Amino acid sequence: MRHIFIGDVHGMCNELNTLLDKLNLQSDDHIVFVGDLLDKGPDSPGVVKRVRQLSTEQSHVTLVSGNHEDTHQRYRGHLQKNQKTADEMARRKPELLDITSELSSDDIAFLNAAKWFHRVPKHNILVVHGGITKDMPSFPNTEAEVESWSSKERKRFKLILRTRHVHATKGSVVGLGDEKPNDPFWADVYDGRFGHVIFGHQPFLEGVKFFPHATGIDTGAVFGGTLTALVYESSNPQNPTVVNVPCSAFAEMHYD
Ligand SMILES: [Mn+2]
Repeated sequence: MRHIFIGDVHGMCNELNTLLDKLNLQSDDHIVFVGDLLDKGPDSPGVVKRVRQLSTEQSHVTLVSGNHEDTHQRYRGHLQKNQKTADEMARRKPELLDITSELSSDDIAFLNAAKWFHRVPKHNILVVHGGITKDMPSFPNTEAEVESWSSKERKRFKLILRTRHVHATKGSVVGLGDEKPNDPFWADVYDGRFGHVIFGHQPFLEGVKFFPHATGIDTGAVFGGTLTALVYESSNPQNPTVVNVPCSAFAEMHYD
């Protein structure tokens, strides 16, 4: 039995299909996407539909939410309650409307069921899209725990979708573009206290990036890197293997 973690796809549908073929999936494989299935790339609706289809073919498919799934979810919420805000979001980011209009209600239900995080206790693995700040005192055991929190606490927790750099002394998250030269990338200072973290969000064009207690598997598919699957065999969990597909650049390198 394998645990397979797939990095940020960002609409690279052909490459996703090639990767899934290459993985030669077995019925007992557990497949986890680290988020950011959509935006930036050529066929985001196709990717959502393919992953949803996969979740009907395979028993164990998990989608962990990325910041792009989160933004689309907020957009859909506004479409229901606050058309003006939705229009304003779509004006700034036309993909919100373009992609949403090509999704079925089943596709949307699938996206709405995305998880904040995923644990694989057997291998002491925690999957999040972004990262863990140094000032985070504890990590919830279940999604239900998060749902029971106040909206302020949930908002703070949701930083795991976007964390990159942390404050050099305080360890708190630093907003994109506000980092000082001595503010470390979170995974460089993460001590492993919540498990080994597998994450996306930060593109590593040179390939999978191994940190002492974390592994970054967004290898910049949409930016001309590769689309990566990190594969843990139950028989040899100490040595995960990388399966990847080369991609030609579709978008200019841009962090968000
Ligand atoms: Mn991201």
